[in-house]
Amino acid sequence: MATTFPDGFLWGTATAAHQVEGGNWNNDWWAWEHAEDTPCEEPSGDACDQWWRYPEDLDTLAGLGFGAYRFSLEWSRIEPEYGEFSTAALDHYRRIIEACRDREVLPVVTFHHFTTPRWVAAEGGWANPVTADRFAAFCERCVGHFGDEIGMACTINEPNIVSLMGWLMGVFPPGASMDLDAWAAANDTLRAGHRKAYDAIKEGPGDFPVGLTLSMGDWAAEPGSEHLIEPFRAGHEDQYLEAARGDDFVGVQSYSRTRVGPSGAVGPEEGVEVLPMGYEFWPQAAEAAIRHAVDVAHTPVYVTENGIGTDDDDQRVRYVQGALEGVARTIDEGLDVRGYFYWSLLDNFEWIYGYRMRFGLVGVDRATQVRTVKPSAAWLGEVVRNNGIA
Ligand code: GCO
Repeated sequence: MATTFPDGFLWGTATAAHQVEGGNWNNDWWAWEHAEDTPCEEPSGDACDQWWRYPEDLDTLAGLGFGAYRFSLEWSRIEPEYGEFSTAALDHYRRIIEACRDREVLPVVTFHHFTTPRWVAAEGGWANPVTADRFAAFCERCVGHFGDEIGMACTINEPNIVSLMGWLMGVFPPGASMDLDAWAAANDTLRAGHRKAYDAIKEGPGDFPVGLTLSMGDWAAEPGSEHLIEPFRAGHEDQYLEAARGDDFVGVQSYSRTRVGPSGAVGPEEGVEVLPMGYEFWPQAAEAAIRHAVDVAHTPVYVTENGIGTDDDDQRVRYVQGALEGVARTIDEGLDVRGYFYWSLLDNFEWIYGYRMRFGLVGVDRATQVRTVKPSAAWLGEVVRNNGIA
């Protein structure tokens, strides 16, 4: 049975500054990658050299038929020291936005995607309440410089991952493990930062939808642990979905499923395909996450990230087809889902995994930076052009 999407459904791909630009040395992640006990498999280095190569990459995504490109600003390039702004960096991001417009691609700008300037991190980063105001001031400066050309804005990418990985799991900067007080403080500041950034961006030039993006997924419990899902989901997702009520949209970002047992999260279910990332092949995640986001936030939804890290491109097609069929079901039932962004346009720096995980529709030769469009990109381009799966 054919899967079709409404007229005007927005199709895009996504990247993030630190994962693709290269040479992003003035932030907490660059320091983290070079720390003596870093969990990172390798440093980000030149990444995909997209600081210079963005025109070529925009030609590729526009040529595939995508109508939107989600990318992020690097705060540490724009504000390298407290209160010191780089007009050259602001102009650079304006040029990317204009390059999107020149190709009739909607520029979807993420203002914070995991990386934080060294000077902010040095004062506690998101665990320090003052960071919410500093982030809002940064947003105000950016939107004043190029807000007139922005198509959509995402304030903070996956704040729930920033706090979880940074202050509970210890694998993102600052590398704290099970520091529940700091985790709670970071969540408070991240939610406040989103609210202040939302207002700052809305008050600037331009008229475009603004929202946060959130890491979500499907959930399941081992027999007898069903009662544990709600508190887990409340802490990881709902506190942000509630904070997003009244926003123009929530960006749902889902990949797989979390399984809960008597002592917390458990691994993949016996017999379910497991991906190189260590989690289940679970295309149903997008549908489950959309339903929950609408239930709690009561806002329109864009799927601002969905994809699969794999070297098996056929598996990528299987995953995306399954995910899109689920997205279509939610729309057919009347849920307000307005777009889908595949993560990612390029194979890129996958945080602690380095370049080993390949989420891209386009491969990147690490030695030469030469791009290679994968068959899955042609497949998804066809879906975009047909606005559906035949
Ligand atoms: C995230 C980030 C991306 C990841 C992607 C694949 O959701 O963790 O937004 O930076 O690269 O999700 O893991």
